[in-house]
Amino acid sequence: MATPIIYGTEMSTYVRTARLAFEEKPAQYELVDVSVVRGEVKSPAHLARNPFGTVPTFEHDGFKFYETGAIIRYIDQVWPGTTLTPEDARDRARMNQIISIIDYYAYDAIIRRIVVHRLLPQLIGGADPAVIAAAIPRAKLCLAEFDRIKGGGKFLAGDQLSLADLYLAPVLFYLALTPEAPLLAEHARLAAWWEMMQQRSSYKKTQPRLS
Ligand SMILES: N[C@@H](CCC(=O)N[C@@H](CS)C(=O)NCC(=O)O)C(=O)O
Repeated sequence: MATPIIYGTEMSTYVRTARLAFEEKPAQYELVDVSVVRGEVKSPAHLARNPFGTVPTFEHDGFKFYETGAIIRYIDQVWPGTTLTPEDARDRARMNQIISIIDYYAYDAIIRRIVVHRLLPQLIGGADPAVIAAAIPRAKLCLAEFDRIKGGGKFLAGDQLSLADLYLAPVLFYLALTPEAPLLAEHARLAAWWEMMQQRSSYKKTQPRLS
């Protein structure tokens, strides 16, 4: 089996999620850098991989596709090792629910409207405090829902690590670097989970270099 390729950049939360899936299996993969900051995601070469111009995209034995949710479910199904999808129907539903909340609400509020404005204002021509302020209620709602859905389980969707954990940890990594970091501490169960996730070797190995 050829080494699978993730096209994308280590700074990307979604790319990190795909890398975390391989690290947790564990399995070999290659990361081919396609930079968001330098605009390479909109280059003709990358648009040929993904016409929406986002990362990650994925290639395995000639099979090429994009969308993180599809990539990590494929990795989980194809590679042996740790299973990252719960058997239990309710835990699996909660895993998929958390992934959808991130895709539809949390990434937009936390990454696009808080993290990018706080940490990468040069990408958007300068930070807008009004955008950040308007995003905070939605970010709070997302965190409250993650905490509620998690409940008393060890991980976000039950007592085993799942794809949901790999989706959320890279997002919280960035939130924790902003002045909005204390929003996390409002949720004791989620905060304890977050402390635990940061100790995993997969998390440490995929830590992006920010310089
Ligand atoms: N729906 C896509 C979203 C991927 C995404 O938004 N990636 C970001 C980096 S974390 C990106 O490529 N941004 C560049 C852009 O939107 O121009 C997925 O699940 O893969």
